[in-house]
Amino acid sequence: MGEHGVIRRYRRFLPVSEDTPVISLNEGGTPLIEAPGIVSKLGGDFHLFVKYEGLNPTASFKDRGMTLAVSKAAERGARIVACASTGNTSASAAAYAARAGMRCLVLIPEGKIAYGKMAQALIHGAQTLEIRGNFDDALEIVRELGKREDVEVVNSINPYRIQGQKTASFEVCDALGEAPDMHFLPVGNAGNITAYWMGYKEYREGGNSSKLPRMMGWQAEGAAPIVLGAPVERPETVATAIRIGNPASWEHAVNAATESSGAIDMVSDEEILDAQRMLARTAGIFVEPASAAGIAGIVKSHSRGDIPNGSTVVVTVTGHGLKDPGVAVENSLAESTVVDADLDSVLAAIGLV
Ligand code: AN7
Repeated sequence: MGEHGVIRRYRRFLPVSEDTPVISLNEGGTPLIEAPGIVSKLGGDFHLFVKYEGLNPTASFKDRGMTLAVSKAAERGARIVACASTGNTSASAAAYAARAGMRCLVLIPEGKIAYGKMAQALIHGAQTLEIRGNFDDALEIVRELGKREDVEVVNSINPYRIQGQKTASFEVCDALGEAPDMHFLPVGNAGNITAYWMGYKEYREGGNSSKLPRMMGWQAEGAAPIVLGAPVERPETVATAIRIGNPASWEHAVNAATESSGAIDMVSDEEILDAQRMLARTAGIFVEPASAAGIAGIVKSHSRGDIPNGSTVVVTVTGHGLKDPGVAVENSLAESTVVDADLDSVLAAIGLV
């Protein structure tokens, strides 16, 4: 892997030319980590691999699409990058816009994005507007803004975002030498499941893999419009990243699940938090709540007998746990203890007297 960044590495699969400036932070190339401890804990008989997308430059999968969206915006001479976001798209847009020397405008739901994501938008110098509404309201406004010539919308309604994100499927196939049998991931605005499915199909058509996985997408119960079959007016979930009531790529997501004989289903906030803690304690991988929805989906699917013995299963964990430290501390169900600065006090505190 001599080339860094998804545009340089997968140029032949992407809509770029010699004239496209490459705005990159060396995103992609994230590890695919085997997690046998989780499988044993579930009493399962399958091979589980975790695609750790929190290790991208802004700590989420959004960077794969953002490098392409911002590079193409720069190529056409747009001056302002704009997005609605539950936090990770705005963090990524802010960083790539800074890198490109472009202005960035982010619209986020007031009080509903994780602290780390807010820090990212602000430190990278994005103009940050908290709207009195939810993500879906913000996206509607951004769609309108996008009609202006000088503004490039970098939500996943921008087709370059999906194009960039599909490279994650290529990396999974390259790492395993073949596509997996099942692929689990969280679903919010539904761009990522769309991108993975596109990537798996293109890689097979190109002769780089010979099968296609069943796509298993997971929404949070309080924000599960695709599962319920109707938009959710007031989405609510601890997994703020996927607190979305009317996903932009709804039909593509349904199509990915249907074509692949997969499913789009939901998990409760409690199942999400249990999965976050289990992944951290059993596999040593720290993810934000939304990312744990896919892990919770594996637990649920396994308990229903939906994961055939011997399967190769990949789960994408989409964002780093440090994005949302508040929820993590609470969900640890643990606390630190203050002791005097001497050995006896320490031994007493840990019960090793
Ligand atoms: C950690 O940042 O929509 O189904 O505005 O941040 O492709 O939307 C984030 C979504 C999963 C869902 N996990 O992916 C935004 C935003 C994390 C996320 C999703 C998001 P999509």
